[in-house]
Amino acid sequence: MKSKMETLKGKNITDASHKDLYDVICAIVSEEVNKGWLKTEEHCKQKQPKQVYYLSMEFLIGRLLESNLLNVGMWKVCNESLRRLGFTPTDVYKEEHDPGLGNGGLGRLAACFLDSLATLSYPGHGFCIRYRYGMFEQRFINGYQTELPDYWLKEPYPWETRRADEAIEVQFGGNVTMLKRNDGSLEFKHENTDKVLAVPYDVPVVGYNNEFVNTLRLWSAEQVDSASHLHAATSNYYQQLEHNHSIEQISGMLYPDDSTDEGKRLRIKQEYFLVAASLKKIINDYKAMKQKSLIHLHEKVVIQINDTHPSMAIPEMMRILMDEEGFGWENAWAITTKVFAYTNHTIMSEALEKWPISMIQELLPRLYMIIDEINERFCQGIWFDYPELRDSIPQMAIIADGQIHMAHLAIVGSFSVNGVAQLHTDILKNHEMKNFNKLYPERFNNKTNGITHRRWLLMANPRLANLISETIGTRWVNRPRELTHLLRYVNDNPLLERLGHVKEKNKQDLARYIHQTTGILVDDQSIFDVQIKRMHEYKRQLLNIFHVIYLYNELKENPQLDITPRTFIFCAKAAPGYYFAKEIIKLINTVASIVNHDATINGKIKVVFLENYNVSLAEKIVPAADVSEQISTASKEASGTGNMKMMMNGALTIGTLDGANIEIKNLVGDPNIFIFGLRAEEVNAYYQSGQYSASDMYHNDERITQIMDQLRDGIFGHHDTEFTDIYYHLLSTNDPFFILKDFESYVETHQLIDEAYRHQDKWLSKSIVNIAHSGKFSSDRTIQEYATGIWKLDKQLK
Ligand code: B1H
Repeated sequence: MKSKMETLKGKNITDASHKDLYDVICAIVSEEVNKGWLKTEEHCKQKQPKQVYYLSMEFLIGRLLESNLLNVGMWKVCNESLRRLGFTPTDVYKEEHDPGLGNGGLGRLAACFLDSLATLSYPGHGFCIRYRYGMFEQRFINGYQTELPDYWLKEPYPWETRRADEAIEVQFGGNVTMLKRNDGSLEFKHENTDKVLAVPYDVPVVGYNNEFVNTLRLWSAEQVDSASHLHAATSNYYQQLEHNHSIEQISGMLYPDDSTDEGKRLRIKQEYFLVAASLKKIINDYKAMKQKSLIHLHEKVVIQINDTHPSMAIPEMMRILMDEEGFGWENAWAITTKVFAYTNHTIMSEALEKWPISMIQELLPRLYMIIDEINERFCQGIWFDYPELRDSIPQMAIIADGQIHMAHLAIVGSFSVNGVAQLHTDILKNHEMKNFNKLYPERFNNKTNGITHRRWLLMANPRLANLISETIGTRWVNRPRELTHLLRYVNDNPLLERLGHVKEKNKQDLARYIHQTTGILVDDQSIFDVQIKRMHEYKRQLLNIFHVIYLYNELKENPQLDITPRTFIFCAKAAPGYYFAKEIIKLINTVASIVNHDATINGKIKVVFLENYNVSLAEKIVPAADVSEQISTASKEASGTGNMKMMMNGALTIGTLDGANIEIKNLVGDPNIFIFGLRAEEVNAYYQSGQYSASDMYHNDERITQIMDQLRDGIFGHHDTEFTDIYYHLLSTNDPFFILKDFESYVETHQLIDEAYRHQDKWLSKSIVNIAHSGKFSSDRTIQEYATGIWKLDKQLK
């Protein structure tokens, strides 16, 4: 480190800043990483194994220095050297700007998957967009969310390599003319298009301790080149600049609208840009292998599309095969449908992408023609081959009501369709996509999500990781299922005591961070009750804050009330245009400022809303959580992955029977989890029958009446009408997420938690059971299932 500092920075190590150290360590690690990167590439060139390409509009990779250090085996040494030099390692690591190339769970899942692919030595690459502005930075002003642009590339990003020589041209707009060839077949000429250059930036994805390094390729949009550009219709200088600007917009920013389809032209352009550049690269690589014909593409290539966002890859593949490679429709379709696999992440109708026909026709005229043909053939196929489904054609069509239904396109064009937790997959098969399941039962399958235990336990929680290794050895690091060996220690008092000590230390660290960043002093002996995820009505942060208000009301009534002290910790970003979500943020902040400053409740409860949730902040909070809030309306959360992260770090879940909570419950058993609320079938039955009345709930439960009236009457607001919208919204929409309905069982279940926490030994043994069973939720297991069940990949042995 010392000599590198001298040669790279011309500095003495004693004079080095944190940033200097960060740069130098990156350079040292990169040397190691690059060796593996080259080696892997050479290996794959020779062996030509089948590869998976994971197409995703989001990869929320988090900081890479520490994880790369860990994976190349230099983490401990580096930490020790830094300490010896008098530095605190975390001060150096936090110099890295957390790349916010994703919204939430979907993007973080993609990042965990890449980590596991490389670690299991599977050849696989990610493709995404190099957004110049990532997820916005969230600040609270006066309790309201404000959004600041996240220009994460201000400093050069040390992990990326620009590969200008591999740039690819992508075309938009233009017009298509049909010509008849001599042999009678049709030829489509696509002319007068707008051309954009996709320039790749490659980021290495480093496997753990195996010298296997895959690639995450990020495409950046640039103008083709100024000379040829002169031919464009835009001859005027200002128009040219404007044109360049509009091109660069394509990789300008990440859309921060988790779970709504905003119907924006730019979003379509982004999606097609990702798809067109990536497919070209995939096909080029295949051709470089000197394979016979593209007919055999599926033997070497499988493409996983992460939700429908990259589903235009299906018609784009058809376009390439027919217009550029000369295949007829049947052969092109046979090739295409053997290559694509689709993951569905949500059944929320507002998130299911539907694009207006006119927009696609204008931006991608040739692609529209192909989608139209896919639709025609699909609908005719049902009509002739599945007469029993004829009545369902309007609901199943890819094009209907002036819109293109991307999920339908993705199902029709893929050989595999998977959900992300068992309940979610069952809902897809039996409800949401029932007819498609009748048509293609062999396509539907479940792949329950997972998280990388290397980042979320080994790296984020070294105290716990060390305790585990001292207890059961280190084999769990490569085989996380072996965490179950901890089950032998559920009644082992010395271990429980040490576990308690680890949690206490982690909570002290977090309490210090909370104090430094917010000025709030929290009791590190209190229960740390944590809800960290995107802000959304279905995730029900509102139910959580209703419980807080209820407790506060109780304490005001009776300050002597004997409750276990609690710190309620929230993190959540709301989509900038999601009014109601932003109101909830303001409400939580308002309740926090009232509760935290009210001396009469003796600090028994505190509420902390930390700004700007991102991967790095999650890494601080997760190890300190006692209680993990997973309280979505049953059936709405496809899987959840925060539930897995906190379980793995010894938190106990309070949750509904939704998403992967169900699988957590099935493993740990009822005594080790706190389940409450309506079940998915009950929720569905209420929707069907219309029998639910929010107004009855409001009138019949005094606790609810009080809270709602406090909102209506401005008790918590700075002015009288501040939260009346929440009151009226809940009643006028009849509380579609059953917040009022589930309130009672939520409160009761929290009372059980209050009681259980008093018996620390029992609590800690529940905590051990959770850690012990968390191995199933390693993304290594998930990736193994994808690799054998869908992708048919071979592990590359060294
Ligand atoms: C999930 C999204 C999502 N589901 C639209 N759907 C987006 C939808 O930018 N957009 O338009 C972005 C993201 N994200 C989440 O995926 C689920 O809600 C979680 O339950 C699940 O754990 C996660 C990973 O599968």
